[in-house]
Amino acid sequence: MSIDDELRWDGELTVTRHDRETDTTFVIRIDSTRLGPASGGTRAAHYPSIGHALADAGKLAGAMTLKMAVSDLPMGGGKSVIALPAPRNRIDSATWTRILDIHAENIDKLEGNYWTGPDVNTNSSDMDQLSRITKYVFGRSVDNGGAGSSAHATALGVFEAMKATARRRGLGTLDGRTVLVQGLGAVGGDVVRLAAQAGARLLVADTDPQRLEAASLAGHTVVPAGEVLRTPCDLFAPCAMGGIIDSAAAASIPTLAVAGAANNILTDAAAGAVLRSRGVLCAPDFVANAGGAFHLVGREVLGWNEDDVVERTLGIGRTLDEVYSLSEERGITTEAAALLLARARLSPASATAAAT
Ligand code: NAD
Ligand code: PPY
Repeated sequence: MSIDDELRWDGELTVTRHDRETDTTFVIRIDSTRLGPASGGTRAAHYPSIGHALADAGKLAGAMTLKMAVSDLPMGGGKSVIALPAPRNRIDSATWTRILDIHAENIDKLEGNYWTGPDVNTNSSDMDQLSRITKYVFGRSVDNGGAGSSAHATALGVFEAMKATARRRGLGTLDGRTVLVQGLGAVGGDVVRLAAQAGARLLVADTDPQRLEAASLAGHTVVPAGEVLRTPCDLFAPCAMGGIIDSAAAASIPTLAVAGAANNILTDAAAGAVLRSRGVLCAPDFVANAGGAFHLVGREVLGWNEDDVVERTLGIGRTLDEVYSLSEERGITTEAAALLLARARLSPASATAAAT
């Protein structure tokens, strides 16, 4: 993962900056502004190298382009990565404020070509802090005039994706089915609650012992984090980090279906092909997790109310049905089918059609 390789990238723009005082590197990647200003959240994490941070930002920005296109939202795709000098929980609050202020300056210099929002390790109060310096921020707290957290809408959409995927895979409803949720954070915690209400038997995994204890007290079965890919279930819902299923995992994961919130669940197209060859039906993540984008862009750009957000988010099941039908007709992976739908909207021909 050399920096040279990572800078040979097809996206529109890479912005980087280093702050010597906090030993933090800032990356903003704009993948595409074809459908509107680029948008996507700010992720803060400790990366092994700047090359890894660039790679993550590039893949996440690309996923945002596809998410906006397939969801028919008038935005492009981008993402920010803040490569921290240590894990987020070891950064003190004064350092964190300085880091956010520098990130906000960088965003502001892009003059609206990139709009950020919350992602892993950033939340609405961080968006409030960014908004002191730049206006190009979605997901500020409600008290501060923003749309607040997108996690609930994301979870609702993922739940729709789980139901649509189980149905198409011949599992019927989630009632009585075994669902394994990896990651019990803002989205995964809500997914667990919705799936349990629908009658599913929940297996849960997290690296945070407090979250596991709460889930266990709620009656769910805890699976060790390292055993997730070896634990039999009807449906696997990755709601922690991406890159969880590579070709080797795809060849052995004991599940019938995959639908979760994490961005870039599959490491590459080959992993999707292996899943398909085994009859494991996989919901493309940039379709399944679009509820958060409906919430942020819908509320803050398009003037939607909460009911509009819910209505569009519930439509994720129908979009997935379209993806699954196309995948069956063409004999291609579900990821490839979703890419076809997204790229049809991104093609210049679709702009001509829209204008006539
Ligand atoms: P979060 O940080 O609130 O939760 C993530 C959870 O995963 C935490 O509880 C963490 O302890 C756990 N975790 C981390 N590594 C793990 C591992 N190896 N095994 C098991 N658990 C692990 O994040 P979130 O907002 O719930 O988002 C979850 C995922 O969904 C992320 O990949 C995010 O990019 C994606 N996503 C979120 C939104 C949103 O609206 N929040 C929208 C689209 C996509
Ligand atoms: C994501 O959906 O992955 C995000 O990063 C959240 C988001 C969605 C739309 C605009 C900004 C952030």
